[in-house]
Amino acid sequence: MTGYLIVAVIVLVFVVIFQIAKASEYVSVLKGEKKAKAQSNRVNGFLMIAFLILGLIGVYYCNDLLKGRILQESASKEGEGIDRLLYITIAITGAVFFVTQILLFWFAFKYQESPKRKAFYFPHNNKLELLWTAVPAIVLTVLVVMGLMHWFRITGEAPKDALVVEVTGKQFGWIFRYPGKDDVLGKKYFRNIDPANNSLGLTWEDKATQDDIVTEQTMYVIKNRPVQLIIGSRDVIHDVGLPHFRLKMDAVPGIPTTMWFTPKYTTEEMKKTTGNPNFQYEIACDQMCGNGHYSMKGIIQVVTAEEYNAWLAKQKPQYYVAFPDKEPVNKMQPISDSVKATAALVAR
Ligand SMILES: [Cu+2]
Repeated sequence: MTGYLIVAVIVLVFVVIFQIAKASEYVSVLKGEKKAKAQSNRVNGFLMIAFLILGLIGVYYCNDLLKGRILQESASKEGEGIDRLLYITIAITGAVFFVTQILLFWFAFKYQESPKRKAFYFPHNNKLELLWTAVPAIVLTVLVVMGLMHWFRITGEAPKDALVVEVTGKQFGWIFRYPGKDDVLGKKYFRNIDPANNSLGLTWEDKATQDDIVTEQTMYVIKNRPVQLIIGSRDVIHDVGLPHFRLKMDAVPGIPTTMWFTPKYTTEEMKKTTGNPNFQYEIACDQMCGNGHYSMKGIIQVVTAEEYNAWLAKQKPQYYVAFPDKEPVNKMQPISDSVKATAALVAR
């Protein structure tokens, strides 16, 4: 019943619109058709100009409103190249935007139908076709090549002194692994994954894993020292999005991806320059990865070399977390207890 009613209402609305259109047509005939057409052309011409002016004011207003609000300057040296590319792209496309939009609306106003003018028949021009195909093609090629050069740089080999951190995405969080004293990330195998004490599935038989340090949610890196991320995923595709450093890279299960960057400012320095005491460098997952996607926030703590070493000294290799009895300190425990007992005896 409701369905019929809706159909009836739609049909009636159409009938009403049709009748109004017909009535206005009769009115224009009575007025003199040509006059009505010329008048509506004029109204449309002025509307075009109004749209152009209001639109440009709107563009200026939005630009002014958002200036400096979205992000501060790049916090990584490599991000400066991205920013430069963005500004060049905006300058080129912006110039084209203003010229084409102004001409589009101005011409619609200026060259509206007039009894004093006859339209010029201009079907084709090879030179023009060539010009407006070749110029954008060359400009776009230059932009793409500049982008590619940058891409090859940040995904290519990292500087020799780079700190290496493995980043693994999971539903819904980030796991970080540092290679430990041997500077080698040991082997891992997904069947070894154990949520209790082996979240990455490290292969303990491989000696290189035994000093690897595993942390979650917060990654520590050093100011002015390049850091290479070796990125992977434990389940679905995630993405390491680093807006402050102007970088992002997919985290794909089974296919490691890499990128490197050099942080320019410590978190503390950023707190001062942004005037935000709660400032944090954020890792935002940039892939829709499931119902907890929104909560997949990681933190990058950029610190000085001394602070980093102090932090690192406090970290325990994951091997000892999984096997506390293997830890040298714990192995010593019975001896020190016996020493204490002997000392107590002697004291008596
Ligand atoms: Cu994710």
